[in-house]
Amino acid sequence: MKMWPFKGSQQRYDAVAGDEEELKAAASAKRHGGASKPTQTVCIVAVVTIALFALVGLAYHTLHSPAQTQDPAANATPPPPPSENDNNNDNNSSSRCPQRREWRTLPPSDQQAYISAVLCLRTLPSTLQPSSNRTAYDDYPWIHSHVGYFTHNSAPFLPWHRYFLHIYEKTLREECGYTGSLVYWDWTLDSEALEVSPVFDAATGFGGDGEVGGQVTVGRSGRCVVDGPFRNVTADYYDVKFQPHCLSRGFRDQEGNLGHIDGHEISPESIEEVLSLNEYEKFVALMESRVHDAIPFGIAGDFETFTAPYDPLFFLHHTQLDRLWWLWQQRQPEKGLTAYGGHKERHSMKMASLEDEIGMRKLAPSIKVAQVMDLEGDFLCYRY
Ligand SMILES: [Cu+2]
Repeated sequence: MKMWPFKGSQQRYDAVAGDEEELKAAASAKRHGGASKPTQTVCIVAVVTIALFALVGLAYHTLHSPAQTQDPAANATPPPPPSENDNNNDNNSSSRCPQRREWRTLPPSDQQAYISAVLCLRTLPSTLQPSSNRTAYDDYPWIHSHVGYFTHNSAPFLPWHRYFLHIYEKTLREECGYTGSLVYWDWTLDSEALEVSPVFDAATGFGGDGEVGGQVTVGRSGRCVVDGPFRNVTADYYDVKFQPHCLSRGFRDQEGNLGHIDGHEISPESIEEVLSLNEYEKFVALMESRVHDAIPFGIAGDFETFTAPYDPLFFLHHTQLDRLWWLWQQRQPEKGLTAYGGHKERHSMKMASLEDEIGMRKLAPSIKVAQVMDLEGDFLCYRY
């Protein structure tokens, strides 16, 4: 069986949130602090060099030998310092696959590149409804509400969304010239004040809440998003109902008071509890009902229904869920790549299998669940 690049099987969740920066800082502190091995080596070499100089000088003086004209220092050149990479921290440097990163760790130019690529989808024709005036952007909420719906509350919830994200990433790259990877929103970092997360920034992020005091457009609190790069997005459907409206969110009430987003369920402690479950069936159930649901119900508006992919944050949210599944898989060294089970689909009594198909209608070819179990296997190629 294939082995994972394990980071340590029982790491607590908070130790891996935003890990690579912390790991780099820790590795750097280790390199620069204390009498590390390279420092000791340099000291010894320096002492030996001085001793050699003294000896050679003495010999020269004593013998006046012309054979001693060679520069003695040439023989005492310290060995080259250990290569940066030997001690460096890029744990995944052996990987051939690109890394998906957390939104706030991206430099502003990469953030803008991602947003531009997502907006580009609105300029491409729809694959699912080519004769309509809908765009590639609209294909994602459509397929999620018509096909993805059946994967909720059942085993394929995680693999279906993993494939869905892969198609989105591939389209951004192949159709919109995006050269980066998908990004995730690690909301555990914001769990104490979700509403001020940098993802809602109007200038650098995905825009904020629906208009304060604005008319309710959809659901209990959805109102038009009026700032940020997605303020002009329109949505034809609200769930499976044809109901054209503006992209909407509603995490404040009509008077502008906060209150809808509860970060309790997505705190590091809560996530740790979910990641500690050993059975896939229990894990996927709690992932969906506790972790996944907290964000759509908090943000509300379009996000609250099966047409949630109208909200571009859907993809950052699900990439984070995908990452949590990957973290969980790593904690199951014996069966991480095969741990799967439960009901085959929503409302079905049939049992799930790795041979089950993941369908995407005309958006992409069907594949098998087994094909998306390994992020760095024959089919997928990315890492976190
Ligand atoms: Cu979904």
